[in-house]
Amino acid sequence: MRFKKVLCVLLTAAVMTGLAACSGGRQPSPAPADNSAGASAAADNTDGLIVVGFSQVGAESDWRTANTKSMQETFTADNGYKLIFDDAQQKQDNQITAIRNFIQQEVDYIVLAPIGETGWDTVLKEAKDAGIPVIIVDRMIDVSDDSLFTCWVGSDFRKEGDIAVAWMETALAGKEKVNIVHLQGTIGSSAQIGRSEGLEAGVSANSGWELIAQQTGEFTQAKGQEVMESILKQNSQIDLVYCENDNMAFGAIDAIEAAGKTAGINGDIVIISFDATHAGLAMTLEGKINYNVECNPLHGPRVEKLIQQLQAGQTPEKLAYVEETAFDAATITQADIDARAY
Ligand code: GZL
Repeated sequence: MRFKKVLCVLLTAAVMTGLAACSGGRQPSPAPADNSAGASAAADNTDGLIVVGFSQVGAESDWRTANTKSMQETFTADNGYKLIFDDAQQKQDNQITAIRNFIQQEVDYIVLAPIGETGWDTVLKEAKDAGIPVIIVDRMIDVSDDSLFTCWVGSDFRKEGDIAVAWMETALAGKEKVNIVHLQGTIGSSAQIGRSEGLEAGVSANSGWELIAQQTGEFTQAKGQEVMESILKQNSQIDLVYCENDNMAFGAIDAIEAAGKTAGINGDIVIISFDATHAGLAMTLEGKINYNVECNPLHGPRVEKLIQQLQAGQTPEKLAYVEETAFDAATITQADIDARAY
């Protein structure tokens, strides 16, 4: 009898607990003014993990691969997270779909690495209405209401461009005429906008500099090579190629060499690059890239710090810029490369 009574009490308790859990599932709480979450968000999750939905641009470059790796190595179950990862294959529509799926799955945080700056207002309003904080990483977004995202961490792309131009002004000092080819990244991405603005300001400030060709290589090696091959056919005198990332620089160098010319510190054509990935720095050490401006992709720990602040009910800085450096073929060493984490 006693056993039966105990069993009945236990079963009743189990049923009541189950009902409480079902009714206590994630309710879209009214989004706080800045769409940030308190510690309560994590409490709603199964097995206590913080669920992070991450919409990644794609896998177009070494930089992007390193960025994805950093996020995946940070947001692990051992660290207390469940990461739902989506690769948008460089299409904004896929990112918007991914965000809607994250909302449906009632994730605790949405992390967005946006392909371009515009077109996010509607879907981020849906996230805000669902009470899910949105963290923007890497590139910036341009929205009508900045409460649609909680905070952003990334690079100052205009500053990166200015750093490259400052090096060019020193390296090219005294040259009457400099014919410049500009391989742009994905048009409309903050990285392309900022780095392009830097170069264009440099061209305006240096009367001998002329932009003889400007085209997007979409941050990929293949497209960078294809575009450079075409430009080489149309221009016999090229003095410098300003490549907005390492992978386009690799493609451009292949095209230059296939055309019987040489690139880098002992070559016909100066190469500027951005990202300072491992492969890019190896080419810089080899002297085929003259100057490489760092764009640091290791955002996993930076995003986690923001989430931990939000979990603790704190309000992170709205914008957090990453400190970055640059590498000159004339001074870089193997030790510099060995010391790098990507
Ligand atoms: C920059 C990042 C850019 C890199 C490219 O933060 O968005 O996208 O410079 C990458 O390599 O494809």
